[in-house]
Amino acid sequence: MNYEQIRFESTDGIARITLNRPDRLNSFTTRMHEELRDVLSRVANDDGARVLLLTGAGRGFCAGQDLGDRAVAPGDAPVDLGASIENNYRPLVLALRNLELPIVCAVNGVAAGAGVNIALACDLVIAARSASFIQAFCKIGLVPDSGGTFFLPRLVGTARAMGLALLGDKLTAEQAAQWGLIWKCVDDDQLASTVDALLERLAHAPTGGLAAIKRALHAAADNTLEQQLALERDVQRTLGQSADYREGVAAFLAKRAPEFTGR
Ligand code: T3D
Repeated sequence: MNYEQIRFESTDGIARITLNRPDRLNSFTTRMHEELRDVLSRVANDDGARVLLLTGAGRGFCAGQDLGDRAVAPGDAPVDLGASIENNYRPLVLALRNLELPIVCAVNGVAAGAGVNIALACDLVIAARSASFIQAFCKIGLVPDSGGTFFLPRLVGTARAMGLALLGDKLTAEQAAQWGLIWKCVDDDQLASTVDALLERLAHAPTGGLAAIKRALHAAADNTLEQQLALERDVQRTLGQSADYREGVAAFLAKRAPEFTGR
């Protein structure tokens, strides 16, 4: 597929997706969703990929749905937003959550609407200090989608989730990090180098083990302690047979750096 609204490159185990409609703050169109489905399926099927980066081009990360992508003016025929969620946003969130790789999201500027919640569907969210997060849905009579009603209370608690969702005010990157909405906020001029170092590190990590950590932490949201202990037992049994586990232990005992293959 020819990408018009995203950029994609993959080298040395690092796959990079850049939302690329800077003049519209990288807001989502039907076309961009098609391209994202295509590229995420490529990454999922690429045995050489060890980590994925999601970021935005220009001064914004993503302003959510492109509100001009279809006619919704008073008097126009109603739009089926349920179909938009079902066909576009739901598959995107699930593709990110289910990807068997760590996903770093570099929030380079403002994230609004679905743009926030797509970032929260990633695994490690790092934002530039000048970036901000806006649950803009309430301003147009909608509910936070793309997992927003799921992620927000789990990440920051119900009181803060309510405030963010009901008011739609701007949350600074610094506040987002303090609240635990994201992993880290760094100075703008440190974003690229911090992200590059992280990608390099994750590209040489035991990928299968990281994917299992991701699955286990997400499963914990719905499991009892008993169930989670059983899950940990089963996952550890599988990982104990991996080449990366053997390499990690051998490297530790030999006091050398491990060379993980991701398997
Ligand atoms: O609809 C469905 O399918 C259901 C799913 C919905 C998911 C959603 O995401 S709903 C929420 C949609 N998003 C928004 O409501 C956010 C709208 N944008 C804004 O509130 C502001 O643009 C920002 C707070 C994000 C940034 O403000 P600011 O002042 O930094 O930039 P700006 O001047 O508003 O935006 C720059 C340009 O991008 C501007 O165009 P112009 O004037 O230069 O020609 C603006 O119209 C355009 N833009 C920004 N966001 C969107 C957009 N164009 C289309 N859709 C957008 N979402």
